Amino acid sequence: MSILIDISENLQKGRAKAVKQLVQQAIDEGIPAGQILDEGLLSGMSVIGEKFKNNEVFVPEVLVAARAMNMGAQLLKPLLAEEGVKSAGRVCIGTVKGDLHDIGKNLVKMMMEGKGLEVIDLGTDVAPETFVETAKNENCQIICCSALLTTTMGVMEEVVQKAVEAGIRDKVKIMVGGAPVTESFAKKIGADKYTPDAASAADCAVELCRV
Ligand code: B1M
Repeated sequence: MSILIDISENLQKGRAKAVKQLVQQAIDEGIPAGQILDEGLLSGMSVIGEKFKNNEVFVPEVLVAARAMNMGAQLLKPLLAEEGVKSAGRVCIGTVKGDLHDIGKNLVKMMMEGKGLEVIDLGTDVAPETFVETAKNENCQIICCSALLTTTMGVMEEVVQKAVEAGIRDKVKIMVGGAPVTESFAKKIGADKYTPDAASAADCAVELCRV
């Protein structure tokens, strides 16, 4: 349907106003909200995600595309609830205690929302207990930790330990990332997955929620 292609293309160009208008038009034309989400918004965001992974677009383009997606998604939210469209999964995300860097974490969040995941954003300077309590109380399938400082990445190990102590380690996956974090560090602390960028984090989270 051409209007869905228009939504996707305008989203990729970060044209938030146009996306909002087109989403409203699609709703008025009677296109189901789930289809507008999948074939318009999410399809556009997934193109941006791939281009970001391949260094064809950069942080500013992703931010404006995500803003456009949010504008359209706001119109769809009540309709999706009515249609009973299920989210792809539920995760919580935050930058670990002592760390105030949130640009990367926000990108990961946006990419995850772009894949249809429900994301609880705990913000920055998040204590290990807060990640674990949130996962427990909100039934999150994944805890996502971001760290940008070599002095704070160790907090991720505490998150893993607290999840074990709380008895939820077998129910929740733990994903880690951020500039100083590596695959071998993730393995060493007992996390489930390390991903180097926001787009692969979102792909990985969707996969983990599927199993
Ligand atoms: Co700070 N800072 N900073 N800083 N800062 C760095 C990280 C640093 C490398 C700069 C440097 O010295 N060259 C250095 C860390 C050195 C180290 O630990 N080895 C540093 C330092 C030292 C500090 C302070 C200590 C400085 C001081 O006060 N003396 C201080 C610490 C404050 C604190 O956190 N307690 C500090 C403060 C700040 C600002 C507040 C000024 C600001 C943050 C603003 C904000 O975030 N709202 C800031 C910034 C902007 C940076 C740099 C310049 C940029 C970071 C960034 O946003 N990158 C950074 C230097 C640099 O990287 N060039 C630096 C862009 C972002 C998109 O990338 O966050 O890596 P990134 O996210 C990527 C991936 O890593 C991945 O996906 C994202 C996109 O694909 N990813 C994940 C991130 N989280 C993930 C989670 C996942 C998966 C992937 O799964 C869950």
